[in-house]
Amino acid sequence: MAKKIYDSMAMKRALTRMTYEIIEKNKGINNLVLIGIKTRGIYLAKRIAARLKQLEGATVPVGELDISLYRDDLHVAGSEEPVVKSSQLAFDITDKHVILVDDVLFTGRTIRAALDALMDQGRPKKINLAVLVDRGHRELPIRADFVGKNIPTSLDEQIAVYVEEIDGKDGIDLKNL
Ligand code: 3GP
Ligand code: 5GP
Ligand code: MG
Repeated sequence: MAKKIYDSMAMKRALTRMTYEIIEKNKGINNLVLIGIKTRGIYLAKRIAARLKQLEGATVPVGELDISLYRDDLHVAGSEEPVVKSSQLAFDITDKHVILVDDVLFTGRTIRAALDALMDQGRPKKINLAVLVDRGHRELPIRADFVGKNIPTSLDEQIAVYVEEIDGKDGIDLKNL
């Protein structure tokens, strides 16, 4: 059973609002870089970069991080932690204002791994986190600065995030496992 949370228009509006919030909080987009977390976070980061371009007329670099989850079961946090597979950042993040972008924030362990990887690559001036969905169940003291939608979930529910580039459509569904 899937329950539609956002259709493509609602998802577009959420990303547009997040983009305005980024501009407002950052007082412009100087020094900003976006880093998307595989797979859908990368496309969301690119969407935000495209809106920043429309609104502010400047190009913000978009990087990618690939973080693997070594878990037996995606829905029960296992003993193993998410690790960064390889670092594909094509630019130096030293002194940059980095905004990490992911589709769903859950336990926070993916973001912790991403922060580790970023710190290994330089000393960013500031790191913020933008997620399309915060589904709760944090296991670490990590929170997002920019949130598309808070969707309280139970552990036997799952959020499906669809992006046109991979899924042929945009949207967010809530599913029962
Ligand atoms: P993504 O790479 O686009 O983020 O983790 C691999 C994929 O599995 C993710 O796609 C994510 O959308 C999907 N997924 C669905 N439910 C879960 C979950 O509970 N945990 C993790 N890690 N991934 C999930
Ligand atoms: P965390 O490390 O915070 O537990 O999980 C975050 C990562 O797991 C995100 O990159 C996301 O892709 C994935 N994830 C966790 N729960 C869900 C979910 O319900 N739906 C989707 N689509 N991804 C999830
Ligand atoms: Mg993800």
